[in-house]
Amino acid sequence: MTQSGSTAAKPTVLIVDDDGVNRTLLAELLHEECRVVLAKDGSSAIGRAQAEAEIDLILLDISMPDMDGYEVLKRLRWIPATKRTPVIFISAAIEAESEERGLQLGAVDYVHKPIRPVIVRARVRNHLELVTHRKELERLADRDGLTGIANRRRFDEAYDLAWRRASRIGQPLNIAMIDVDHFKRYNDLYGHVAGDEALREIAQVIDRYATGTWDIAARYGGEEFVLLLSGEVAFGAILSRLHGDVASLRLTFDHSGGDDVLLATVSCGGVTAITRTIASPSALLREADALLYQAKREGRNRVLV
Ligand code: GH3
Ligand code: MG
Ligand code: MG
Ligand code: MG
Repeated sequence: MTQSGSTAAKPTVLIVDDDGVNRTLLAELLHEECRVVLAKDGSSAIGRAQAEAEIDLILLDISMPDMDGYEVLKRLRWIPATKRTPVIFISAAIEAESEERGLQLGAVDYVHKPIRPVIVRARVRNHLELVTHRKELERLADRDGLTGIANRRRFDEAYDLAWRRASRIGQPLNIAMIDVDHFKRYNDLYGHVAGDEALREIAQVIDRYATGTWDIAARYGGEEFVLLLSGEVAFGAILSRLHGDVASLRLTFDHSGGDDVLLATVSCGGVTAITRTIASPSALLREADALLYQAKREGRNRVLV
């Protein structure tokens, strides 16, 4: 994710209110710290949510002509950008029941109208801070600690999504299992610290091949990586290039021995499939794995597709 300039880093807040004066008031209160998106009723709120990649916080009026705030909240939960976005109800309704109902529906807060600007701004800040913490935790949960690329957990999620999308639109998926050759020996010869550094460098090479929105490279475990590319690609040629890139790293460790040089290489097993013809995501992975093991048996340091 790029964060060029201060506007890119601003959180996005969706303000939904049928009263233009309220919308303007709230927008003016928040526009310095937030990117504000406005909606004048339930259906335009849903439209805005569908058009946005991510919304960080929602300020939601309850009493509106087309659809009340409770209903809007329920519908926003079906939209990816607002599925888990915290909602603050802002309402003139002072009965405890309205507040109870809002909080029971999962709103994080309830603010009474007429609003007190200092309080609204403080509550918005507090909730946005929680959003930042949550995102940071999610980012950490998705990354492999050693190499910084996606971990197995993240891969499983992305693979599942890519599989369903590929089935829907009838596009092929390409998947490769990539394993470092004789890595136990590499560790024995150069030590674990050098081994770790080699894994980091190899991971970076593999990661550069995942360029599309639906592509992902991940550390699958130990010294094994997985690369998923969506759509029609010359997969064999891509894997050959990747295999060559790893070899050109010339990963050795400067040790005194001299003659006993071992370069780190990888073996790859790659398959391309139309998902409809393969029973399941795990069956496709097993096919890639079988080719990887065949590559190992045939002498390692090669690509089989
Ligand atoms: P093959 O060519 O058959 O794959 O041989 P190999 O030695 O690579 O395979 P094996 O599965 O026998 O050993 C994998 C080695 O990878 C053993 C383990 O110590 C090493 N390894 C796994 N994870 C890490 C890691 O995070 N850091 C380091 N330095 N080594 C690791
Ligand atoms: Mg209203
Ligand atoms: Mg290995
Ligand atoms: Mg292995």
